Amino acid sequence: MPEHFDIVIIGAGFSGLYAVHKLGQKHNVVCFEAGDGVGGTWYWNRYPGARVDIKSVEYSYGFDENLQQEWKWPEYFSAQPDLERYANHVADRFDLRKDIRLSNPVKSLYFDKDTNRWHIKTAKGDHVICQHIVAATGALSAPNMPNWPGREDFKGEIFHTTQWPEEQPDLSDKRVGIIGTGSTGIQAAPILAEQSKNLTVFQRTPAFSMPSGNKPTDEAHERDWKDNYPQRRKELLETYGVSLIDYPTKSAHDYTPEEQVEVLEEGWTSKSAFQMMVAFTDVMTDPAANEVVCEFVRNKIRATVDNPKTAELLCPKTYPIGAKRLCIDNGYYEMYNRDNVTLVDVKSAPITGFTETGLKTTDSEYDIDVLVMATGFDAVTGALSRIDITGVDGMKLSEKWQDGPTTAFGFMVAGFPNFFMIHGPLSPAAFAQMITAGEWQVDFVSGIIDELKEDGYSRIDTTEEAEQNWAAEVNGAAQHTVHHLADSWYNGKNIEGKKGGFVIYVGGFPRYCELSTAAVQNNYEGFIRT
Ligand code: N01
Repeated sequence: MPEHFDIVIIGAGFSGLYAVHKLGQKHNVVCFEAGDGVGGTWYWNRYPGARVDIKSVEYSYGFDENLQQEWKWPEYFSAQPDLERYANHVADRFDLRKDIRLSNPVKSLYFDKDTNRWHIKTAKGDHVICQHIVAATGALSAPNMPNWPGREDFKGEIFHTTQWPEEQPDLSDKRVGIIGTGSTGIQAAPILAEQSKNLTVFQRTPAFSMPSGNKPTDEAHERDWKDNYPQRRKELLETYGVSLIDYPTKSAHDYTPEEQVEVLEEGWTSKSAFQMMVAFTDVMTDPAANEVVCEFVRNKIRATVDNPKTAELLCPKTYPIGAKRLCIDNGYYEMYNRDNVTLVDVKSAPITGFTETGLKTTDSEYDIDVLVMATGFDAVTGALSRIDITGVDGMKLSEKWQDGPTTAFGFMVAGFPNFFMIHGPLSPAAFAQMITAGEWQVDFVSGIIDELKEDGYSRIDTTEEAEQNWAAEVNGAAQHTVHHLADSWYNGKNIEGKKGGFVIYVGGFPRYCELSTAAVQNNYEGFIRT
């Protein structure tokens, strides 16, 4: 017999946990989670060096003043174990576990339009009927595993960074290879280099990375935040990326070349991955201003890496800085001065497959005992497209989105009533600090669900016209930026054959809140309540 709930929440990551807390206060909720623990991103990503690149005082919950006063972050930028510990603490402290079913991924969702109810089936065979779905499935949760031939012949071990063993493997006598030089690869590589016999880094596209400047939390930093938390949380939501970095007032062209370098030197040690993108007002909109920042970072790489050929290979030259996600590192470029590290360019000679003893490229073979796949994610739409979702009149979400996702304000899809996404496609997602932005979105959806009931309705849907209007806003915001000049998970071009354009709203979180709130307040403009 199916069980009945008001709301099913998918995913017990940071947004899902907060959704369980918030919605569970008024409704009968259940949360299904694929992992055997809570924390989402910070449960799965336990590779060596996994660490957040936003200050933890910001990248944490603000919904409970006692929690933020009592919790102590040991470092400025928390490592994965501390973030996972925090997620577990929150689950216990707010008694959330009773509503969470672990190791139980959702397999299918089906909307019955006669009863206005969703039917959910899970891997463990649960069948639940509910009125609303809140999908907190994560923008970066579906791993990308390139499908090279010969994998079954390879005698070594392969770990995707999201599937790293809980007990760290002993790599001391191992030849380790790592594929991928995005945020993950750049964090993992320096530690793997220290732990292994030797490390081969397979690089397709070099990334721009800046030093994290991580350090133990000092009393003054903690006190400053704890004394001002309510005000700071409010200020966070008023900034473009929900992060209190220094936003510029001047264009790159307002400075002499010497002054530009001074400004950039300050940004380089600012301890925020985003600071270089906002060093000047026009970094993300004017290619000439952007190039000033690119060359500054390239010169940092050249000054750090001893071997000039390696340094040049590490210098990104084919896309603007910030067009792909900026990385933050702890000794990444310095690592290339070690004797046991080799950089291999797989852009000019791509990987073609596995051998029994390692990998082959179009011009060579490499012996490897342990291969680390830091190859990223089928981002933003990947997690939902791996669930069989059927809306009204048998419409499949995967079919509707086959040429790219369509949403209204990133949180609803026409034809899928009472289905709400947190950090969904075409929302600011990773362009905003995701814990605080996620809390805002959960509160927003919670308000919509409450009003639906108060106003005597049982179903809310959006329209294709609202989706088109939102697409115009999303594309309008993106077209003024340099983002389209790079292939990345922002536009799905990191996955072979994936269609669709830019899947993130880059108009800034305040504008996102303003527009979505205005639609709701304007008698649910773009939505149909019945
Ligand atoms: O994934 P990525 P990620 N052959 O897609 C390469 C967040 N994050 O896991 O650039 C060879 O950035 C691919 O090459 P290319 C953050 O938002 C945050 O590193 O596509 N190479 C690229 O180098 C981040 O942006 C933190 O040419 C292949 C790499 O694999 C997001 O997660 C830490 C390949 C993938 O890079 C994703 O980061 C970690 C192939 N067939 C992650 N396929 C922090 O908070 C892929 N690659 C610090």
